[in-house]
Amino acid sequence: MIRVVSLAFLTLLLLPNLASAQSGSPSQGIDQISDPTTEFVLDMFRFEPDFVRLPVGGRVIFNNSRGQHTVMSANGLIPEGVEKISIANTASETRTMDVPGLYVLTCKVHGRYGMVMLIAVGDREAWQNPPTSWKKSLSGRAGEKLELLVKKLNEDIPH
Ligand SMILES: [Cu+2]
Repeated sequence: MIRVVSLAFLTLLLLPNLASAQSGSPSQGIDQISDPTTEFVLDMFRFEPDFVRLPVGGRVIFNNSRGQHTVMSANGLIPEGVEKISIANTASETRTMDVPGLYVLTCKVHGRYGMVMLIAVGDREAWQNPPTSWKKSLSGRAGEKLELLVKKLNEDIPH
């Protein structure tokens, strides 16, 4: 009995430290791709992957923000209070996602061709901005793409 209690205590003590340790937090690389030969028009310019889920404190490594490719957070489509994301002319830049919520990112140049991605940070219950409360929408192909991403989000409910 004592052993069980102390184990539980140790686990409580250690887990938060492990979760916040930089080396232990999960990370996801995201590439930016131009692929004029693709048959699906929304894939011609794309983030890969275009949908990512991470725990709070997880890291995103944005690769290949080169040439015309950039990473820009979409106005009104990131958690409130989060500083906007704007990455350009950078081979690789890492962001730590400390605020739970949904982040819509686009490429400044190719967003209108549907170069849009979605990052979901934290548990579903902790998201502060489910799509229904998003303050803005995207139009044209960017809007079409975001609809597809929201579908992926809805299919990704942990069981
Ligand atoms: Cu681009």
